[in-house]
Amino acid sequence: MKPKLLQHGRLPPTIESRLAHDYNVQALWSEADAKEFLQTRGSEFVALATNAISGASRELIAELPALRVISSLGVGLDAMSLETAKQRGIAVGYTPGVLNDCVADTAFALLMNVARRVSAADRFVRTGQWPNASFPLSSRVSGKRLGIVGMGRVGQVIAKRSAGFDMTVRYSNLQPVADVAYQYVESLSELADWADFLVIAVAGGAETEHLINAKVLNALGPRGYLINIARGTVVDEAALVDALVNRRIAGAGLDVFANEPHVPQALFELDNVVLLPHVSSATEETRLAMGELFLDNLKIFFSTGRVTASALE
Ligand code: 8YV
Repeated sequence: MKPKLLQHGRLPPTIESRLAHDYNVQALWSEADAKEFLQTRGSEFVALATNAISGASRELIAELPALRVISSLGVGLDAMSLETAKQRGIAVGYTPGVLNDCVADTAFALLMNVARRVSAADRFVRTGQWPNASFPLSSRVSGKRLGIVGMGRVGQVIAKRSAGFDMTVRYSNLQPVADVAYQYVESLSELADWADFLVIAVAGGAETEHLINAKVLNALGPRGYLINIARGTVVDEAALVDALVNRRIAGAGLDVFANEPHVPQALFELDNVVLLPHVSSATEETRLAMGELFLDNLKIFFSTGRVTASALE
């Protein structure tokens, strides 16, 4: 008999088909009244499939008394109540590592785009302005100063990419990272003041909420750019909009927002921002690799009682 699995949040279509092949899958979003469904049938499910955005809240886990394993497609755990899972002895699998390259590539795509004004220049050509005007000068990337907030798996790949652009790297982190050659800067404002580009690569959640506030943005200054491929919650979004509208920073490249999929309307009017719909890991190759690890976490759990990549270790 296939194990009964509740699916909360969408997965790539090929992964959903493979999931349905091996498990008795019930999609939570297809229920008209999810709350009532959970109250009457929540006790049937031994597995929960989710993604980094949908996560698994304390309330959801509480509705699933027979739950033994959660598998999440993604690396972010800010929407997952790890504490509840731990208390209940539920295994939690996630997909670290396999998305570092694409997320770092996206950080650079945003950085290059906003500094060299790629999207703005594209709009300039498409709207027929080229024959009548010259496009304003942009900002050089090569040789500049890159401040990385969070020198974890993704931060380290971003730093590696920057070598190709002859950039100097400094970073901030909860504490200095062993075996990292770049200079550690304890104060975020100091790092922002030094940097031409400040890239956010920390995990989301309560500990990092509004880490990037008006003070840090003011330190980044009118020649500095902010790049965020982490979580919208890390930035005080109102302060960021204010800094961008009033040109207190040069620009921003954003893949993530505080209240996705809603983006502050004021940003739509600005030419010095590049806005992406949370796609940093969204390549065919990486989503497939994430999907493989996501499936593997479940498969290994049902044969050994442990997931391959545990979020609790
Ligand atoms: C995805 C992410 O948006 O892994 C994460 O933390 O934010 C992204 O890779 C998400 O997992 C898609 O389902």
